[in-house]
Amino acid sequence: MSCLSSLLCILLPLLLLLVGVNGKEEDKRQVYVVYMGAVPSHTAENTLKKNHIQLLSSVLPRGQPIEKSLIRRYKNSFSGFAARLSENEANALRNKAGVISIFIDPIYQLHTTRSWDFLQETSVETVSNPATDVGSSPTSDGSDTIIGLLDTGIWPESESFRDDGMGPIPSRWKGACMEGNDFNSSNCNRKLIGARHYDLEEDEDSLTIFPKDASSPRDDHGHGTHTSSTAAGSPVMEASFYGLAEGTAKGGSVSSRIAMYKVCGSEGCPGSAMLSAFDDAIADGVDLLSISIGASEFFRPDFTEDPIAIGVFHAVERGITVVCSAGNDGPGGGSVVNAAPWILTVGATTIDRFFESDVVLGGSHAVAVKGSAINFSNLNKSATYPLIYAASASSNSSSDDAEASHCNLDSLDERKIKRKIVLCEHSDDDNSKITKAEDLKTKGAVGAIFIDDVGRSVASMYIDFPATEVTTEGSEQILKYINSTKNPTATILPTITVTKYKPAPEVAYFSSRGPSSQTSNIIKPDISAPGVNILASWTRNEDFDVAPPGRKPSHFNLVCGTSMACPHVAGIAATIKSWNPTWSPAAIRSAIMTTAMQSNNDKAPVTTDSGSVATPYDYGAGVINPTRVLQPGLVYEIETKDYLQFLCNYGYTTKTIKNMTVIPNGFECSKNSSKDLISNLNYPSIAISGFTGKERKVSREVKNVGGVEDTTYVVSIKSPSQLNVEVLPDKLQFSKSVTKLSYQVSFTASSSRLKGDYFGSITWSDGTHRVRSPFVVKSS
Ligand SMILES: *[C@@H]1O[C@H](CO)[C@@H](O)[C@H](O)[C@H]1NC(C)=O
Ligand SMILES: *[C@@H]1O[C@H](CO)[C@@H](O)[C@H](O)[C@H]1NC(C)=O
Ligand SMILES: *[C@@H]1O[C@H](CO)[C@@H](O)[C@H](O)[C@H]1NC(C)=O
Ligand SMILES: *[C@@H]1O[C@H](CO)[C@@H](O)[C@H](O)[C@H]1NC(C)=O
Ligand SMILES: *[C@@H]1O[C@H](CO)[C@@H](O)[C@H](O)[C@H]1NC(C)=O
Ligand SMILES: *[C@@H]1O[C@H](CO)[C@@H](O)[C@H](O)[C@H]1NC(C)=O
Ligand SMILES: CC(=O)N[C@H]1CO[C@H](CO)[C@@H](O)[C@@H]1O
Repeated sequence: MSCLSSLLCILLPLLLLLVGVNGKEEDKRQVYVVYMGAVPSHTAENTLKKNHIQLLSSVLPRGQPIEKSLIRRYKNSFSGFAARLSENEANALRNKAGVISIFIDPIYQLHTTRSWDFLQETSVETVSNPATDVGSSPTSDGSDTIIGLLDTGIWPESESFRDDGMGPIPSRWKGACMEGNDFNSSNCNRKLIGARHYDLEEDEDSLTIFPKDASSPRDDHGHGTHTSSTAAGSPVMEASFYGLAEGTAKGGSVSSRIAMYKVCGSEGCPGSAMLSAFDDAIADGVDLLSISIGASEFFRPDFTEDPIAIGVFHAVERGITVVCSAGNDGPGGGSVVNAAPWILTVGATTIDRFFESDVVLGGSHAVAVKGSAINFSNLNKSATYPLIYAASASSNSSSDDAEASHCNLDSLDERKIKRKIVLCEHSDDDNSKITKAEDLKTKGAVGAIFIDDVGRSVASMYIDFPATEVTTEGSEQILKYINSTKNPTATILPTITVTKYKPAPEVAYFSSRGPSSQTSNIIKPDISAPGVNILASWTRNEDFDVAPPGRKPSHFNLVCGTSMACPHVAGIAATIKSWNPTWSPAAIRSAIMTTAMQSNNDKAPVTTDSGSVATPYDYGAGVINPTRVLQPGLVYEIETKDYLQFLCNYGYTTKTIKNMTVIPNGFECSKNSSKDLISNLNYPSIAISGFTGKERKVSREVKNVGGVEDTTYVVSIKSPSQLNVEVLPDKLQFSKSVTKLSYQVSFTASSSRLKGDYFGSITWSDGTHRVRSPFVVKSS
């Protein structure tokens, strides 16, 4: 019997009960997460279970069986549960001893640029990612590093997950390879060492209503296969997407192991399931977690009501580095998510690869206009197709010429565009370019040219329709030609891969930007990494393949999103971890941030899509530098109690947060807790908000990890003219007995008229290492 039918068997009587017995009250029940912080020391699992059940039954109607309400329990790495509750019951629980927070189970989304329901809009990149290729393997044995991913599952047969030559699975690994639809223990190996899914609780008689595709670790979607192979895929020779981006595909840490926690179904990724995955992954023994999922920019849960913030807190407390995507809601400011200070938050950049699909104009011109797209064009190479500017093809029902020039739906006259190539404007609030292309194709056009400056560095996937994108500058040439002749013609050339493209990297337009809506006293995102047209393994589920007509599904796909940037950083963090097994998550993040690059392959500052110089709000400390990360020289450490003090400064009381972790002598917020003191967290970057011009001081402490005991670091400061920035002391002398040193930075205004954000940096150097921290001073 299939899982589905057994699920239905359990589900049906339950649904009948819910409706029949409890009537209307039950209809309003929703899934809530009850978060209770650390598992108290020396608590047996049975006692914890009893506590959860007692707590829950205290708010349920007398005589109602617990199993009807309880959905999941969190019991290994932190305490809590998810339950179906009415609003009144939830409110009653809110005030019970031991409950830190209770919130409605949120559904989070994947951070690919394609929306969940619109497949083609995704752009992906896979394997051979020159910008993050760490090169030769580390001297130490990286095979002991285990990367866990919370995602859509995994396609275990992909070549990226072969385990040729890998040693035995580390003995400390306590994870599982769960069975499910089309997935059994034979699907795991020495590369893919763990796979769990979260449709049914095995040990409880409770369940969630999950789509069928979630009842297996198998990835029917593609996203999880892509992120896993990007983080730690084995090398695959001659990987490509139908000949594009050809090369050896491999993950950031080819020797690391992979554990997949499938938390996403077709509706998205429920927070209650993600918390179960955190609960398991921490107990299973992962070293790192990579999470390319987040809330939308408009849903802004507080730290104790955000499943990702909660789960990552407990992972970091156990020494597990967690890397999360920043979101794809850019380029507007304040759009970054996953911004808790214990998370390593990753934005996306382009790489030096470009997918070029040019427009050739007819007549005596025969000029080519550079375009960018991934197309499956089979048009003739000569410019024999009639060309029309969409503004001249408006349907007569449409009075709005602007609509027509943008080729928005229902604005064009079919007869005027049939068998023609159509030139369309494009702006962000239009229908998507993919939607427009589909529409043009349906109406009989042979091709489309979109004028789009913003998305120029992100090649869209036009699966079986010849379409390309040109800049406004390029479009002028086309328009001039159209104006100058009676029967303009053109063609669109097939896509070619251009490598060593300049300038690169560039901040991707979709990458979410800082400052975080939660606090401007910490810079987010932290770092950026390749996330545009990334080639990596993909699902072979035929419902989700992106093959052009008549071709076999590709085992690889090109995808875009901070989703793709995140596992790049996870792979590099795994390499750092394998070289330095004792390093804390804060030290690993520090190494990644302080060694980042700020210039591109044109030896100029990294820019954004609009051509402006990138600021820390765009890309954090910069673009990850895979070679320098291994020699940071100094690192900024942060302990769990520092994060608790951050929460005090943020506004939480001791009462709320003291049970989040077990601290031997308890925890108290310091009396002077304040928002301004958030800037004092020992972060590898500095942010000050509400600056009036009067002196503000922050302190930092660095630890020497450079391998040489006697060494002196000297500071250099880059600051805008409106600020006076002073660092004291300006020299740090380390020795055998002095491995940690503090310094203070003071900021005062040098000009009386301050407005906006001022950016700069502080760099410590001993001649060999360069330890750079960006800063932002935000005037009130
Ligand atoms: C903290 O946890 C202990 C033990 O689990 C519990 O007795 C106590 O009520 C909790 N404190 C708060 C403030 O919830
Ligand atoms: C797993 O499934 C495959 C294919 O259905 C089968 O050949 C294999 O024996 C199964 N392995 C286990 C351990 O059940
Ligand atoms: C392409 O060009 C060739 C020769 O110029 C012609 O025979 C053929 O019909 C053209 N195909 C299309 C689709 O226009
Ligand atoms: C709309 O277009 C059709 C075909 O081009 C034409 O026959 C008709 O007269 C037009 N109607 C108006 C109101 O312009
Ligand atoms: C093309 O002609 C139209 C009007 O006929 C004019 O508005 C437009 O500016 C011209 N475009 C170019 C690029 O010459
Ligand atoms: C805040 O109080 C703590 C002690 O609770 C003290 O160590 C620290 O120096 C104080 N910080 C400031 C900025 O006053
Ligand atoms: C990605 C891709 O398949 N591009 C195709 C674009 O069209 C030309 C012409 O048919 C093909 O050769 C390319 O492979």
